[in-house]
Amino acid sequence: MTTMTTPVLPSVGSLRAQARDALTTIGWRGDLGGPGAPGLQASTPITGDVLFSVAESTVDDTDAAIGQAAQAFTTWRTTPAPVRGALVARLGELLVEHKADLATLVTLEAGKITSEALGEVQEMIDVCQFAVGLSRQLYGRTIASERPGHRLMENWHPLGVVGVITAFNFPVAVWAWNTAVALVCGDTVVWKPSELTPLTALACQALIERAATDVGAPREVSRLVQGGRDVGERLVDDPRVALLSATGSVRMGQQVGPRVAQRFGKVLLELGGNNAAIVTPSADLDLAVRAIVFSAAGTAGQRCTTLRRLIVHSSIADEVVRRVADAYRQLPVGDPAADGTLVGPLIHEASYREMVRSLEQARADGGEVLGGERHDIGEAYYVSPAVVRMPAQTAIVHTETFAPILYVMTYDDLDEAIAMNNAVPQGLSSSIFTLDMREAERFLAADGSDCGIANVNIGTSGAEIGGAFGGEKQTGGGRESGSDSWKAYMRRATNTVNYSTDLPLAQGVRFS
Ligand code: UN1
Repeated sequence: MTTMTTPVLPSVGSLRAQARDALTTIGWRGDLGGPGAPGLQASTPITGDVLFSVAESTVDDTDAAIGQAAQAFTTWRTTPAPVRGALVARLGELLVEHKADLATLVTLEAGKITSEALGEVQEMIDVCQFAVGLSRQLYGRTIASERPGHRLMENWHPLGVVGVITAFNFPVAVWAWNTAVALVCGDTVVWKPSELTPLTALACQALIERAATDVGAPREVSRLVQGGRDVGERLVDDPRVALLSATGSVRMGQQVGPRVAQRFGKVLLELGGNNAAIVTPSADLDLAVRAIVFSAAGTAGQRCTTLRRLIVHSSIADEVVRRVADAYRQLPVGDPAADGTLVGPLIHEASYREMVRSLEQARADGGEVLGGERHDIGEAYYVSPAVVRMPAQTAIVHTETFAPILYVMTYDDLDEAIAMNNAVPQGLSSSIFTLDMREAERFLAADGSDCGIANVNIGTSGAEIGGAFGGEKQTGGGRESGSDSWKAYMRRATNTVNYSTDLPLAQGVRFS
């Protein structure tokens, strides 16, 4: 442990009061049990304490929630899309009004610093606005028919109930990406949040129900089930769940994907990432270092888009490592709600143990570790981000550890750097720092980065909602949020209309 910073953490009593106040202001009415009472234990990584216990859903509750959402779908699917958009518009307004309250809960449960927690709620507001616009733009195509007197066209229809499984690290935004888009598409939603963030889930559910009441929409268009594996499995296996959108580990996706496919349901998977950035000799290093530090150390390394591998040209590697390590030493680590803190806690002890194990392995592989120490701040798990200079891309570099560890490797030739970028099983996000347009374009070309997200002169994390979000390979292939991701939430019907008096057959077939 290090005592570089010894900030005083808030008392658990004040954290409980903050959570209660935020939930009340948001309009949640219900009972929270004390720590240890039956139900999910809502704890905070700020101090490691349990704040409350929250009622846990059973499999039967999940079955009922799916039933309600399926019933609501029968009217929601024929509600005009712009009218559906009005519900999402109202949700967006309520999120603007309660941005700070919801951010407080995100900080309490996920340990995000205030600015990032506010940013996460802003991401919800942004996607609501996007989805409202989309509610008037669910365009199909009209296609030239090869037959006279015929019209060929596409119609997009709602799918049904969408099961949404989300992770602790984006406890509210990922629900909003899915829910805002699914609702305007005419689907209804059953959400299973992470067991680590039940309070933010209660708050989101209260807001969507308020929005529904305000605009006269059925509250059952969005249901919440809080529980563990059995609840998730019900969503996976229930044939009424037309699309399962799941965010989490590759292991989870490997189980969920085949099970949903077995019943011919649709899946949208957002799984792990092992994101890299290439730094070339022409890079603007001031800009690159800032971007690297935010992407690698922000959110205490707990984004799926976190920068985990740095591939630096050998001519500038010493300087880049020195500058990143210098910046890391100055990063204030501690209470995420305190002014000036940039690195909050890891989510729990298991996460810290995983970080320690990975650093030990990296050392055993010849890595030189800078930082990575635990801070002596109460019982919780606060760490300095680590930079690890690796002699080679060993197995540990190809493994996603959900903690702030940045492995640094060197390259001499850009093709080699791109091959290193692509050498991991995951394919979420990637960046190149260069002022050479040939290098930038090469990175973005078909034989460049193989990731779903490939950036130039910005980091791997912090994507805007307007683009499609997701990745390739073991990241799962799903796309959420902006662009035409909405198509995953709808089914396409191809319609051919014959307005002639003849019956010409396609491909010139004669049958008379
Ligand atoms: C995630 O970590 O699961 O691009 C989502 C980003 C955020 C979303 C991350 N907009 O970092």
